[in-house]
Amino acid sequence: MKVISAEIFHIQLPMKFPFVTGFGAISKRDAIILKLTDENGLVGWGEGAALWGPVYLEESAMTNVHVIKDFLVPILKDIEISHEEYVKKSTYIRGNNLAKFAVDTAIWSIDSQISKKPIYKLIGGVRKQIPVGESIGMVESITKLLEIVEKRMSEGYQRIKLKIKPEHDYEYVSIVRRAFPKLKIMVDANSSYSLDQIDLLKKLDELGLMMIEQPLAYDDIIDHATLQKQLKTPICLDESILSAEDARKACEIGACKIINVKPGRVGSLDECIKINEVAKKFKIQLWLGGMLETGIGKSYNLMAASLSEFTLPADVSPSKTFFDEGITDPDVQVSSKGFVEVPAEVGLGFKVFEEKIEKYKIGHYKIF
Ligand code: OSB
Ligand code: MG
Repeated sequence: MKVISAEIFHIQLPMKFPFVTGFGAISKRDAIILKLTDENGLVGWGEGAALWGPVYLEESAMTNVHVIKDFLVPILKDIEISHEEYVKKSTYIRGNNLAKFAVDTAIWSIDSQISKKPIYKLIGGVRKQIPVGESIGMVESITKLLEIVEKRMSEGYQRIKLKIKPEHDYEYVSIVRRAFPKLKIMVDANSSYSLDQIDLLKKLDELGLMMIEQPLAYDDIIDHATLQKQLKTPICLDESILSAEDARKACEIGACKIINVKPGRVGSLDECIKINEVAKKFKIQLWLGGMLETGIGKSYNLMAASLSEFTLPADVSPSKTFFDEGITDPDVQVSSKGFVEVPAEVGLGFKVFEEKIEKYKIGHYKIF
C-alpha cells in the first residue's frame, strides 16, 4: 500500500462540563485527527490523543501536529508501507507515543480494508464485548456527585472511577462508599501525591477500593513499588507505562498489580499485544483507559481491549457524555448490562462525519 495523501485536522470540541483531574481541568477537548488516503482511494483515520497542553504527559495537541507532520508522515511518502514497516521505521523517533499511535492506527485501518479482516481479529482479540465503567472528574457539589453516580449505575456501568488529589480524597470517596456500599469504586490521582503523603493513601485502604491509579510521579515505578508493599489496595499504573518493557520492569519490582492500557500512550497496537503478553506472564490484570477521545480514538481503543488480559471494566463512554455531539456514526453505545461492542467492521469500524470535523476545525495541515 502507498499513501498518496495525508492531512491533519486540529479540532476543538466544547465540553458539556469541565473534566477536573489531579493535573487540572479539561474544559475543551482538542483532538488531532489524521486522514491518510492510499493509491486506491482507501482512507485510514487516526487520532492523536494529547490534551491542549503537556499536562497529562509531555505531549500536547501541537506537539502531536509537529511530530506527525514533520517526522512520522514523511516516513510514508513514496514507499510501500504496512503497519509492521511503519513501526520499524518510526522507532528511531523517541517518545511521542500519542502522535505515533495516530499514524499507526490510520495505517492499520487501510491494511485491514485491504485484507478484508477486522483489526480486532488481526491483533488476536478474543472478546467481542468490553465491560465498561465511567470516569467521573472531581465535582464540587456532593449532591451532584451522588446524582451522577446513581445515573451511571442505572445505565449499567460496572464500576466508577473517582478523580482524587491530596485533601480531596478520603472524605470525598467515603461519601460515595457510604451511599453505595456494594459499588465497585476505584480512584485515580493522576500523579498528585508523593511518598511523603503515604498516610493519606493508607487511609484509602479502608474503603475497599478496586485499585488506586497512578498515585505517585508520572515517570516513577520505584516509589510505587515501595508504596504497593504498604497498601492492601492494588496499585494501577497509567502515566508510568509507555511500553511493554516499562510494564515488565514495573511487574518485576512489584510497582503495580494492574495496568491501565491507553493504546495511544504505548504508541502502537503491536505494543498493546506485547503488554498483553507481559500481563499473561506476570499474572496481572489489564483494562482499557481513555483520554476523552473522539469516536475515532475510541474505536481503536475498543479493538485493543479485545485482547485476552483486558479483563477489568474500561473507561469508554459515549461522546455525548462529555461533548454536545460525536464525530462518528455509530458512537460508542453502552448496553443495559454495561458492555460496549468491539467494532467488527474492517478499517475504523465507524463512519466519520467529515462535516463535523469541518464544524469544529481550528487548524488544517495538508502534508502531501
Ligand atoms: O488519567 O485516565 C486518566 C482523561 C484525560 C486524561 C487522563 C485521564 C482521563 C480519564 C478519562 O480518566 C477517561 C475516559 O476517557 O473516559
Ligand atoms: Mg489515569
